[in-house]
Amino acid sequence: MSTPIYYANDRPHIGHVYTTTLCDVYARSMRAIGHDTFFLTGTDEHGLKVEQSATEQGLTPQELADRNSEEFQTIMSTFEMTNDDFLRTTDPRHKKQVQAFVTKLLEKGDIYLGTFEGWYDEGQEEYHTETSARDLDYTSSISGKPLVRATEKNYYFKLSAYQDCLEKLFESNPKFVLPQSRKNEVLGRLREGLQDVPISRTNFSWGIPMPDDSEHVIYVWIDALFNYITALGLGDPESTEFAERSDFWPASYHIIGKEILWFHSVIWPAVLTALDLPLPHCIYAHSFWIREGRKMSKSMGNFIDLETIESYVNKYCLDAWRYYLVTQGPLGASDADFVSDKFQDIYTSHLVNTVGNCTSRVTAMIGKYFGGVVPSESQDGERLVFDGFDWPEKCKNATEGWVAGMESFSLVAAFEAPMALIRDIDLFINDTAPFKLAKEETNQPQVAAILYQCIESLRIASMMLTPLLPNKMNEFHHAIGVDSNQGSFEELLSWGGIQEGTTITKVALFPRVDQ
Ligand code: ME8
Repeated sequence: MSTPIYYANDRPHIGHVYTTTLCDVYARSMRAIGHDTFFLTGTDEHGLKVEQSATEQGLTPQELADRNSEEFQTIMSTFEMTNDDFLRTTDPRHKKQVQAFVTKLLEKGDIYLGTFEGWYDEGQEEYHTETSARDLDYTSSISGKPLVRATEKNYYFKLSAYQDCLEKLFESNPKFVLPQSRKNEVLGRLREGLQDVPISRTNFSWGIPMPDDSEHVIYVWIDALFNYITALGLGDPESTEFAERSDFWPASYHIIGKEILWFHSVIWPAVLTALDLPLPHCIYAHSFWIREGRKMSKSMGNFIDLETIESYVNKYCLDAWRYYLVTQGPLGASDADFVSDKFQDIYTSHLVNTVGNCTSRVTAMIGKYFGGVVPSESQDGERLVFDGFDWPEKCKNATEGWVAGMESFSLVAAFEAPMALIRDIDLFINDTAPFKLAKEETNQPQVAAILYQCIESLRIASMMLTPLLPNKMNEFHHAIGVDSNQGSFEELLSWGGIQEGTTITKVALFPRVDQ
């Protein structure tokens, strides 16, 4: 699974952190379930934008790429991302393989030399068809600048030859592009007909040279898309990377933003098909974060930059930041508004009042009534069951919901499962009132069973929440004497994991924060 590789012409912002966090949560979940997982991210360092930004800043393109790529790598560790590799497109291992793939496409006749004229978005380095240029009113939807009429002698990729193949792909594999509404957009544009696309440039030099024709550099998008397979060594079967990583292709998910869906869902599958390589299982295109109702853009200067993100992390904690991003973000077809008041509300209601309150309530009661030692849920060898609260069954259902949600990348639905379980535990405590029962010595077995069932259900909920809230859940596991790295997923999620007699301590995971 992969993020896009981010442009090294600029600094990271919330959009980059968002997509990478989604992938991180998914990767951690898949590892927990027991799937072999390879999580790839990196930086896209060639092209006109990097060359121009470097010139503006008095740097060489390589110096600018080094500086910004380093910042992207630093945020991977600051935000505790568990990526297995960080690919840079200026890395020789990548460049060599891109040239090998392009050579193969030239040999097969899928790339040829020709002349092209079209509407060009200079900022995006992207050509538009007449229809899409007209729809855009001949203006870039990203920068707002006019599209320019451009003519180039170029190498072309024979995209038009893949029209039928792509239409069949979309028909036979309805989940190739998600969410569904995005797929319909691509299909609509696809049905307008495909033209061959230029895949080389001569107006600048910062790129990978075309094999045997150094006047041309390979178009940055072709160069960049290949990252998904060069990181796995697919263009160099002799390499150790190929030996160790090639089984990770095809990817389960390419997670991207909606603006780069065309490249990923049309051009990329056509290139892979031309190379006789299998296709990724799914291209998942999320929507955009906007801020306080307005689009974020460089010209408006309202991007949520790293400094702003760090102020939230310092105030609320990293896990709270991850929680807000993943559960309130633009995962579906609509954009999501980043609003400070909403962040505060979600933190308080979901993390302080739900996860924090329930874990502290249960651990405190075990402390108060059982000296911090986990009691038994059985009396005379028989489990006590409370009406309407079959916890092993509830936990099993929640786990199934979580796994299904995670595997289909429905992260919001997935994390609703453990959150609902925790709300249910609170309800159970209010209903059975162990704090009242505890006043009578004879009720001891009931109080014991209630608290065992609470702590055990909380443990199971916490296993599901770990990929999202890794630090806080580890803190919780430490307090309740659980090692979440020991045992298979089935074992960790089965009822009865917490042993009677385990000593636990009271936790306070999410302190109240004043706005
Ligand atoms: O497009 N909300 O790189 P890039 C949510 N190098 N996500 C956002 C966002 C926002 N407002 N803004 C950006 C490129 N993103 C190419 C990709 S891949 C072979 C080459 C995220 O630095 C989102 O994932 O412009 C988007 O696709 C990506 O950042 C674009 O990053």
